[in-house]
Amino acid sequence: MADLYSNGYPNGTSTTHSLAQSNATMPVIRKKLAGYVGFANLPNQVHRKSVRKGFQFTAMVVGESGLGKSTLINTLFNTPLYPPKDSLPPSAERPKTVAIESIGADIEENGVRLHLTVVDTPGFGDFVNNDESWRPIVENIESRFDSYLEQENRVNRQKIVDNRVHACLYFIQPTGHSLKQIDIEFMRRLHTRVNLIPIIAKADTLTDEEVRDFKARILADIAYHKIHIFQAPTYENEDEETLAEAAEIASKIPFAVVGSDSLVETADGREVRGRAYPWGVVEVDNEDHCDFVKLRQMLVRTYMEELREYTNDVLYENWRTEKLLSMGVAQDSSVFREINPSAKIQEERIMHEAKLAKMEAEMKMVFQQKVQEKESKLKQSEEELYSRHKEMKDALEKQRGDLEEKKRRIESGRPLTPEKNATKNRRFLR
Ligand SMILES: Nc1nc2c(ncn2[C@@H]2O[C@H](COP(=O)(O)OP(=O)(O)OP(=O)(O)O)[C@@H](O)[C@H]2O)c(=O)[nH]1
Ligand SMILES: [Mg+2]
Repeated sequence: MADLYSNGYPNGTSTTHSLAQSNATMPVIRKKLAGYVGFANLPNQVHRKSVRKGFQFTAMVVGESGLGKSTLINTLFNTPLYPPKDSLPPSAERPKTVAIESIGADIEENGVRLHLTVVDTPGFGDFVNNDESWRPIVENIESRFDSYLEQENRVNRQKIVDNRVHACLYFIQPTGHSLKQIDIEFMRRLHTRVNLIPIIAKADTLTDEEVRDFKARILADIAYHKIHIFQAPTYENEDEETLAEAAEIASKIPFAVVGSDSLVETADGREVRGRAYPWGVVEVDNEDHCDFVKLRQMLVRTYMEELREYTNDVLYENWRTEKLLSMGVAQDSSVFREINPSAKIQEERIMHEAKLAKMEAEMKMVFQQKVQEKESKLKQSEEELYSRHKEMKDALEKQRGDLEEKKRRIESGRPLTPEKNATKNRRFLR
């Protein structure tokens, strides 16, 4: 495996600096890789559409001054992102990083395009007062979130450039003791904003045993101070090989690394990237010598997608919520209430029943009203009938009385109408 990586930098690689679309000040270098890096495995991590679009990945290096951050950037992607050393005058020392710099490169492996950005930060710890040295770094991370949020809020969201920092390699000085106060302070400021990956720098200065003990102490300190470092997720139903690889990577954290951007010759005549000492050569790409290979495997081969996902789903999302809340944008959480289908059906049923009951009551009311109207009409006509009946009865009664009178008179031999007949007779008699 080590052989795959051991061929060093490409000779005669053309380096063209141009403006990156994502960052106006960021030089982009188009590179051909000379050796295998590992991101060709990305299609297995995500679906094919992303493969066509390519990937964007941003890593940041943070740590005290002189720990080899800039050196490791060049070592990491098997391609000198920084101008090769021999372009500098031979007397010139490797320059200190003095400002936060982004270096972008479009690299391609087995047809998979990766737009890689590495953010190099100046080392801290050089000043008398280092209290606030974390601030520019945190601000840089947050301004990248800002730019992403701004793009998300645009009308056209087709071409979002993701400049967010997906992984932050935190360099720890190989003291062999425990974490320094400044490291704890830094990590606590960073862990809510980035995936922290702790690294023991310049591991060639420690013996294997010292590395083992130092790792244990660092992890204990990290746990004690409740610092959240990136934890690779494990999924169910994963095959043994993947699980073993995940366990292997996890067991190496914090990665003890050695960086080098020059080739050295080993005792057996091989040319390797490494550091030559009077007693021998420390090989960067040899897993027996340091964890560099495992670190790169984690970053690009195994967990690039997880790092991107966690950045987007958790870190960015939390930052976004905090930001919007601080701006006074309150979220109506009832909008996002989960819908339980059976509760919804129940609710609908109750509403339907209430509607039916209301309709029934209305119908009843109308019916009663109609019945009442009919009743009062009937009553009225009954009364009318009754009074007519009474009238007729009275009239008949009167008629009967008259007839009775007449009958009595006839029977008693008296004239029916005496007065009338008397006047008639009188007139007749005259
Ligand atoms: N022994 C050893 N030396 C290293 C290693 N990596 C880098 N160096 C050396 O350490 C010195 C500083 O390296 P840089 O890469 O410039 O360190 P830096 O962290 O970028 O420094 P600043 O930019 O000042 O923060 C250089 O002389 C490197 O050659 C390593 O793994 N082991
Ligand atoms: Mg540097």
